[in-house]
Amino acid sequence: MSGMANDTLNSMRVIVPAAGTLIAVAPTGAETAKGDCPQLPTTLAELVETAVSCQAAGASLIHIHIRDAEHRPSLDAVLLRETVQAVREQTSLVIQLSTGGSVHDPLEKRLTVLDAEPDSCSLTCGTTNFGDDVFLNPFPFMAQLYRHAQERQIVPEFELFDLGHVAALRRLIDTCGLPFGGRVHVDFITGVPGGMPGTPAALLAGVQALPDEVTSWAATGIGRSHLPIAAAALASGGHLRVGMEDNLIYAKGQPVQRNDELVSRAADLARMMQRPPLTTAEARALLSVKERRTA
Ligand code: KMH
Ligand code: ZN
Repeated sequence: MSGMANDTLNSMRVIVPAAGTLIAVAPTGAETAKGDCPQLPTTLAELVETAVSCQAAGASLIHIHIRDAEHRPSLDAVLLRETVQAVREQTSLVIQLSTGGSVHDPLEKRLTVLDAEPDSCSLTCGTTNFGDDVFLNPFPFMAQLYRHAQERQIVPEFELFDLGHVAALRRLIDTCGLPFGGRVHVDFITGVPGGMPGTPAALLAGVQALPDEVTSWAATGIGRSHLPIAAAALASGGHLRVGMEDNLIYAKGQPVQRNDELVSRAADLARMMQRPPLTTAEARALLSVKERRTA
């Protein structure tokens, strides 16, 4: 091999495969209507049942969006608290609340999500086109949300929808420092119409550009990119996110009936790759989440 090729390879970010796989499940999201997908978990009872079955199938983290009594996306403070408490009582999953909400939620309302005292919160690192809409995340909002999370000892998951979000994460760490616990976990959300494509090439370009402070990364692919991105992430040392927020089709002609189907398949893939699913205790240690459960 030529010296130049060696130099190029040596300058690339070294990807050390993680020993196990953190499997996050995003069971609901804010985009799919219950009327279009009756099996989407939208009530508290459905969400708790989903959380229990997904933990049994190999998930160690749940990314939660809640719905109101009419199954519409909601950021209701009381319901968020009830949801965190119920999932915490019934499972040992790392509980991550979405601060992204729906594209229609105002920024001020999205900040209040942290009042429900989750273990973790999503923190998207920039504005992105989102189909015909815009998912708004101006830098001052990101920094304010990050500082709130630091003060409340909630671990953020930095969500990256585009390569530019990787640069914004660099700026965010320079501006605000490290999260509570010192670990920096990011999740590439690929394949959103308007964001980075759901391809292994785009994913790996993002991984190569991650700041050195990043201690773990995960990836998901929206829709048909769900499986290829999962395979690419597993092969490259990343963790996984699956779930009906991101993908409603299990296979051609086969709609997803339950979130645990997607978690089971991800767990099988992970075991096949000799990177078995992390337990919830291992995931808590990986992310350095604060213990909020009472004995
Ligand atoms: N529903 C999207 C507009 C997050 O949860 O933080 C934003 C989203 C990201 O799902
Ligand atoms: Zn979400």
